[in-house]
Amino acid sequence: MERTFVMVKPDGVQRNLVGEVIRRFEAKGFTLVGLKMMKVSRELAEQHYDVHRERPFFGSLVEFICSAPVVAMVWEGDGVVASARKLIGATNPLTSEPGTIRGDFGVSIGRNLIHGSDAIETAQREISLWFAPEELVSWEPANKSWLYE
Ligand code: DAT
Ligand code: MG
Repeated sequence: MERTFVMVKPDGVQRNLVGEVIRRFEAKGFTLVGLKMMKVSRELAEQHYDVHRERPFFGSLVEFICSAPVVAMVWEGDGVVASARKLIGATNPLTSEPGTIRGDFGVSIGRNLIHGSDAIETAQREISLWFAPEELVSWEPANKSWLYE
């Protein structure tokens, strides 16, 4: 089944939104298969945001991600990559729809609370960048037959 990488960024952790994020993904019907809190190394942050290396905000973005702990997660479910992006909302929280995590809790693009992989291939890359295989737990939720036809 499909998996995606989600990270509560330092601002989300500091604003006590870890539980809210997990609650929303759980309530939606996705399955948590990986979870850890960590201080991010500069090397990992730079690798994670490698596609943005040439952008003017790259330096401050990397600095921000390394500034305080994050909570990294892997979520599983049918169509979870695209659906997680919808739950998270558009990049700029000022214009993200209300009802999304960024739309409900943020006001600025450099403090947008949460990351979610933008495509299936990106998700695979990010999961293997952030998690060792043995850190991921495959399990069958007992309510699966009530979530899927
Ligand atoms: P997303 O996180 O929605 O996938 P992205 O991949 O375009 O967005 O950018 C990665 C992060 O970089 C984003 O979450 C916040 C930061 N960022 C993007 N555009 C920015 C900008 N114009 N100014 C400051 N930070 C920006
Ligand atoms: Mg992105």
